[in-house]
Amino acid sequence: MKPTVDWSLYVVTDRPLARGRPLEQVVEAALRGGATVIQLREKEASTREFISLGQRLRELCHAHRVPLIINDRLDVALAIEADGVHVGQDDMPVALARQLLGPDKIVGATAGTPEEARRAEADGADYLGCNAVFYTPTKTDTGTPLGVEGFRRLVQTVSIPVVAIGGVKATNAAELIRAGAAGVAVVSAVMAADDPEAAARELCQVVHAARGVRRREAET
Ligand code: TZP
Ligand code: MG
Repeated sequence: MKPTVDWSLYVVTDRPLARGRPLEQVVEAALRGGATVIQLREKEASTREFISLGQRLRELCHAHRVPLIINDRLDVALAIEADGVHVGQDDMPVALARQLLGPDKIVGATAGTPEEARRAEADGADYLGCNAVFYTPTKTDTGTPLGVEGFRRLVQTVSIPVVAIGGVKATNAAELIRAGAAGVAVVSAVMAADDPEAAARELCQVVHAARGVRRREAET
């Protein structure tokens, strides 16, 4: 059965940003700080290295009952029995990823426009990420940042959860939750932090507090 996922704090890995620290150490700290989803994103790794890292992270994540999602590489996701895969617009099509992974795995997709969001949902995505909401040096090929309003339009287009990514920090996470984000996804705010555990904890606190505000706003 597909796990129920808490999207509150979705941490995407980036070894070059981890300041020489082993990835497992940073991920373990993020998990202790409350990360609720981990995505292994490797742009340079060999297949062998990707699999080996994936197996190690899977153990760590599962010890914390947190799902591990593999960026892009469906073969790696299958090989290590990850919880799911995340695909971009140039990667494996969502419908094929769903067909190959089956109904019980998580399939996520990146959408930059309402049309892409609608199509990903129709093709069987469980959740969406988005093009960068704010400018970020971590990924510079995602076009013009969506901004909070562009992000809100994506959220309103679909009924599946949408996580906000791109320049997300403790100082702007609350407005994204109020705009309808199911959670926030971060790379540098945790990967490059002096103290990744404290950084994750602070982000979780901001997300939970903002949800409280959103709920009260909806009630009034
Ligand atoms: N997809 C859209 S923006 C982005 C990805 C992977 C990078 C976000 O990085 P950061 O450091 O959290 O701004
Ligand atoms: Mg990709």
